[in-house]
Amino acid sequence: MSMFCFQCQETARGSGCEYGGVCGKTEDLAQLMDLLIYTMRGIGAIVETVDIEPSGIPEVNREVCRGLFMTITNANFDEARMEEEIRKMMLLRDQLRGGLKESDVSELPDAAVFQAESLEEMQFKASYVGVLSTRDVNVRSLRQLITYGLKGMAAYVHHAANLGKEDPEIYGFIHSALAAGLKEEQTLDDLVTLTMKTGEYGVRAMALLDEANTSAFGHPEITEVDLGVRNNPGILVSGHDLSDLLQLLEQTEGTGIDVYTHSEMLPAHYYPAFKRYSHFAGNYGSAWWRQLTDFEYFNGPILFTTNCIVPPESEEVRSRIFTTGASGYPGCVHIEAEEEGKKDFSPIIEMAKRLPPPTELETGHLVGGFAHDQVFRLAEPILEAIRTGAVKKFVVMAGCDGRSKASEYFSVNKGEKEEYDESTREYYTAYAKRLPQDWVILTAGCAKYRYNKLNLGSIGSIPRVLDAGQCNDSYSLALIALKLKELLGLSDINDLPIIYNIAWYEQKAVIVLLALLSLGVKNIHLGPTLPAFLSPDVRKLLNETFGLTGEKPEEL
Ligand code: FSO
Ligand code: SF4
Repeated sequence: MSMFCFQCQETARGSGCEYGGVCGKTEDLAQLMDLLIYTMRGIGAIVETVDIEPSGIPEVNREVCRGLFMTITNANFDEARMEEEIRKMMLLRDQLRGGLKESDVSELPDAAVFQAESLEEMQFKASYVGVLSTRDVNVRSLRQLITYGLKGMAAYVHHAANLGKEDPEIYGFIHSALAAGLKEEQTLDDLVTLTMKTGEYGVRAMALLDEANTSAFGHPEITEVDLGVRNNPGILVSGHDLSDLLQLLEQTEGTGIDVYTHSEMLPAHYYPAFKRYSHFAGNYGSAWWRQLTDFEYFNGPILFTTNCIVPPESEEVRSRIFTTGASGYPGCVHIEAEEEGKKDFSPIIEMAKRLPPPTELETGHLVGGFAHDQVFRLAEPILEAIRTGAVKKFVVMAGCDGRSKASEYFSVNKGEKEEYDESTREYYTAYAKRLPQDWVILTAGCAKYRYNKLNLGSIGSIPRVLDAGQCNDSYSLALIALKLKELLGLSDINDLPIIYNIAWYEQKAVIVLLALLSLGVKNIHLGPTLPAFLSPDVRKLLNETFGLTGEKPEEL
C-alpha cells in the first residue's frame, strides 16, 4: 500500500482508499497531496515559530489556500501540477525561512526544512508523512477532522480572495492549525479545542465569502432558472467560483455564445449582477456525479472552476474540458490567471464557436434564491405561517450529493411503504418525498439535486424547497435560523422547529459541519454514512457533546 486516503464519503469499503481512489485519484497523486500538506504544515510552523504577521505574507497566504483547495476531493487530478505546486510551496517556505537566525532554524520541524529535488525524492518523503504517520487513532481522527475543515475553509477563503476580500486573521489561523498537525505532544483535549476553533473560523470564512459575493454581485433574489436549451453554441461552467463566471460572461458578450451553469454553479442565476447578461442562458444537467452523461450531450466546451470533476471516460469529452484555479485534469487545458487575477478564456470561446448547440435534456425551471437577505424580506409571511401552524417544521437538507447509489430516483414499493437503503443517497429523495406537506426544506449545496426536481409544491406563497445557494451559502441557513430565533423570542437555537438532516461528500461539508457545531446547533443527522475518519471514540464524543449522529431522523 502506497497511499491512504479517507477524506470523503465514498472512500473504499467505508474505511479508506489504499490502491487508488474511488474518485479516480492515483496512488502517486495521493502521495503528492500528502507531501503538499506536509510542506504547508512546515510553512505554518515557520509562521508560528517566528511570529510572522500574516498580513505581511499575502502571496504565501493565497498559495497555501490554493494548495489546500487543490487537495480537496475531485478538484485536481493532475500529477504534474501537484508536483509543480509542491516546488512552488517549498520555494515560498524556503524564502520565509531564509531570513531567520540559525537558532530559530534549528527549532523548526522537518516539514519546514526538508528538501526533495526529484519526483522520486518527493515520493520517498511522502511515504512517511501521510495520514497513517499519526499512529494514535483518536489523534489521527481529530487531526484529520481539523485538516479537512481547513481544506473547506481554504476553498471559501480562496473564492473571497478572488473577489478582493481577505482577512489576515483567518490566514493566521490556517497557518497555526496546519502547524499544529506536526506537534507530537498534543492531547485529545487540545485537539477538541482546536476543532471548535476551526468551526469558529469556518463561520468567519463563510461570512467573508458572503460579503465578497454580495458586495460584488448583489444579494440573491427569488429567481426562476431555465432548464432547457437555446439554439446557440454554449459554454458550460461548473464548480463554485463566481469571479470566473463573471469574467467568462464579460468575454462572451456579443459573441453569439450562450453560457450555462452546471451543478453548484446553478445559484449564480440568483445574483442580480449576472442577470444583466442576456446570454446567461440557464442550468444544464444535474449534480456533479452525473456529468459523464450530461457533458456528452452538452456538445460544447466545459469550464471547471473548482471540484467536482469526474474523470472523463471518452477522449471526445476530455478534449472539451478546461480547468482553472485550483482544479486540474491531465490532458485538459488549464487557464491560469494573469496579472490581477484576469483570465483569458479565448481558447474556450474559440472552441465553442466551432461546436453545435447543446442537446436538450429537459425543459422547465427551478426556483431558488432564498439566501438570508431575501428570506429576511419574507420574514412576516414565514412567521405568520409558523404561528398559524401552516408550516410545522423546517428540515435543513443542505450539503453534498454523491454517487451512491447511481439510480437517481427510485421507486420500490413493498406494501404501503417505499423501501430504501439508508446508506445510499436514494434515502434523501425518499425522505423529501415522505415529508409531511406542512414541512419545508431549507437547502444549499449540490445535495438539493436529490429532490429539487420533484415538484414538492408550496405552502401559500412559500415553496417547500427553499434553496439558499451553493454549499458555502449554508452560512445563509445559519443566519436564517438565528433570525428566526430572535423573531420568535427564543433563547436557544435548538428550540426552533428545525431539524438537520445533512448529506456530506467532501471537505467543504466538513467545515460547514464544524461551523454549525460552533454556532451551537445540536442533534445534526449526518449521512448517508458517517465519515470514516471519525474514530469510534471521536464519534462517541461528538455524539455526547453535540448530539451528532449517523442515525436517520425518526420515521415520519
Ligand atoms: Fe457539491 Fe462537489 Fe459544493 Fe462539494 S459539487 S460536492 S461540498 O464540491 O462543494 O456541494
Ligand atoms: Fe478515496 Fe475519497 Fe480520498 Fe478519493 S478523496 S482517494 S475516493 S477517500
